[in-house]
Amino acid sequence: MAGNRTFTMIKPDAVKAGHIGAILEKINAAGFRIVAMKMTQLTTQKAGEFYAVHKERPFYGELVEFMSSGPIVAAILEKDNAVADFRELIGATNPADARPGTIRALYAKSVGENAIHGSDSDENAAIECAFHFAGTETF
Ligand code: DAT
Ligand code: MG
Repeated sequence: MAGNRTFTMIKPDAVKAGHIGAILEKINAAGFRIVAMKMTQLTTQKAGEFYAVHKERPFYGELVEFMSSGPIVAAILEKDNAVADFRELIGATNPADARPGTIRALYAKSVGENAIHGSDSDENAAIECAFHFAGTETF
């Protein structure tokens, strides 16, 4: 059975550009319930840990620098089939390939600064939720 929670971050580019409200509206309209949320800024160390799976990729340094460059909005979202449905809602990693109407097609600037994160599996969703939120911050 598919899990019902995923983890997201509205990334520094979208926060800086003033898109928090519009993005949350799309998330709500798609039927996700926000069960945890906070605005915060990642240290380079935290961003590096979060994206450790990409350590060997050529863009890792750039990614860590970007993700720690300004505030983000982190949230846990609940819905049936949350991980897959949320990946559908955000669109492809590269906004040039993202389906029209998806969050990345609407708000991402580039493959590196792509507006929003969504977990890629139930297992990683659980890890990422726990990385950012204590049980007492989840409702
Ligand atoms: P996604 O965020 O769609 O799950 P990913 O896990 O492959 O994509 O990569 C994580 C992030 O790394 C991605 O959101 C933006 C950055 N990234 C990925 N591929 C990149 C590339 N070719 N050049 C620059 N940044 C990239
Ligand atoms: Mg990913």
